[in-house]
Amino acid sequence: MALERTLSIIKPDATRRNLTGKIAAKFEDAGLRIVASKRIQMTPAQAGVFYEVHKERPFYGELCEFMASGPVVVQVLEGEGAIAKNREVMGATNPKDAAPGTVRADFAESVGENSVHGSDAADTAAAEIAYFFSGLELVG
Ligand code: RTP
Ligand code: MG
Repeated sequence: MALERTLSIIKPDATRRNLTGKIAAKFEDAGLRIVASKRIQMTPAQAGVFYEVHKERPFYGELCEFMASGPVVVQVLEGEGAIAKNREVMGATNPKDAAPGTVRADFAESVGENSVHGSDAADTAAAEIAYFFSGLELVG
């Protein structure tokens, strides 16, 4: 398997409950290396650009407001098969369907406020990393 990088976001519901460290520990325990990390707060418009693929979905407005409702921690995770591995660590979108021990099973509050985002493919990972980080900020 190839060495990959993926974008993770610890969402406002999780930063609000002081869960940043517990979530980052799950990434590291799974063998993912945090090669970049910063805490930011987006505007709804900035969240809207990030989630543009969902703009026709009924939950888009609510999602953008939620993502701008508090601080987020954006991170780049690196490892063998990092994109799929991170999605395994995250668990299913709806916490009711998430496997035990995953971030969403342990911490998510609802299908919308589900604690983490992770890129879903190589092309989206590259675009999402570039949205938040310059090359100089990635330290492997
Ligand atoms: P993400 O993009 O955040 O990593 O999550 P995902 O791939 O598991 O889920 P996706 O289908 O891409 O949806 C993006 C985010 O939109 C919110 N959502 N709300 N109210 C709803 O029915 C609903 N469905 C999705 C969630 O925050 C989801 O993570
Ligand atoms: Mg997604």
